Amino acid sequence: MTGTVYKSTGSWYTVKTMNGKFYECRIKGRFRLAGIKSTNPIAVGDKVEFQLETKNNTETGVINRIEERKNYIVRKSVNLSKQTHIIAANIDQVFLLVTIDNPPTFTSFIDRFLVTAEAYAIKTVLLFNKIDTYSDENLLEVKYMSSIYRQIGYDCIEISATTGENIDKVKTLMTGKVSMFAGHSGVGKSTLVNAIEPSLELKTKAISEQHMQGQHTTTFAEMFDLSFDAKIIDTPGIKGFGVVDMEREEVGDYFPEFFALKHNCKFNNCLHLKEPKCAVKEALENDEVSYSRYRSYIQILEGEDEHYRTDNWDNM
Ligand SMILES: Nc1nc2c(ncn2[C@@H]2O[C@H](COP(=O)(O)OP(=O)(O)OP(=O)(O)O)[C@@H](O)[C@H]2O)c(=O)[nH]1
Ligand SMILES: [Mg+2]
Ligand SMILES: [Zn+2]
Repeated sequence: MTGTVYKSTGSWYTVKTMNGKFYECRIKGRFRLAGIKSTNPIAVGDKVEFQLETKNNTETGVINRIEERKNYIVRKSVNLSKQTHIIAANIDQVFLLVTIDNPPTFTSFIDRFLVTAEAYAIKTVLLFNKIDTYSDENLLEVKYMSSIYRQIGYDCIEISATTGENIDKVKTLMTGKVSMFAGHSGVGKSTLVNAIEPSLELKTKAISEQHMQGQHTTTFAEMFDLSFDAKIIDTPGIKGFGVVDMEREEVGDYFPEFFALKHNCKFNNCLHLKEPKCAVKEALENDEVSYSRYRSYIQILEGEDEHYRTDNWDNM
């Protein structure tokens, strides 16, 4: 039988077949995919082949093959283990939820995420959530950040998952596609899924309650079929986002605004650091490239990690 992985809880995978039936499946023995060393060999969104087994009157499946992935989004853990986790596979687009505060989302996090998405050619839309709660100053910050990201080609939408503002715009973009919601814990990913499809009643929690329990609310990535021809993958909050290893020369190519200027640099292998006649540095001096983007670029190039904080992905 064949199906798509809708949920993975570590050792068990919930697989949905073409005729709409769900099976709990597992992998037998070691199962390695060529190319990627990750802690989870199979991720939500993977298309798999499995065989049914009956034990103690329950039917479960054993996965014996994964179809080649169209794409996947992978994150390197920022703790000492430096393991990689595949967050999801075979997705059409990611919505990265950003909040100015409660919790704050910094541009270094956004940029790391975008570099990874660019490297795997996955379209990302930025959703600035919780606009119903913002002071004028916070709203100015949202406008400023959106202008930076819009200018370099990313769609930015201001939304409120609780008042429903601009949710219709998100739904329009989601139609006919497999989307994933990503972002820090508490930015409102599950609240947004509920706003779009209230019948799902996903668990959500105020950040103050989370802190008391020291736990994030969503603990496993899970895919849902929505009532308007769309699929959504809700994911656990990501704290530090480590960019997977890539060549130093490659990093700049995943900053679209740098890539567009690269052919004007004197050296074709320019790293946009101290080289003479660098078009990126010139643009930076003329305020045509944002300083925060350039700073993120340097941080990634220097292999600096964001501060180490654990999240649910570290337990998988
Ligand atoms: N005022 C306001 N609160 C919101 C909004 N979106 C989410 N929240 C609140 O933010 C808190 C966290 O929301 P969740 O949906 O649980 O956040 P999450 O991103 O799913 O978090 P994890 O599952 O831990 O990754 C909840 O108390 C929500 O009610 C919004 O647009 N406005
Ligand atoms: Mg959640
Ligand atoms: Zn250059």
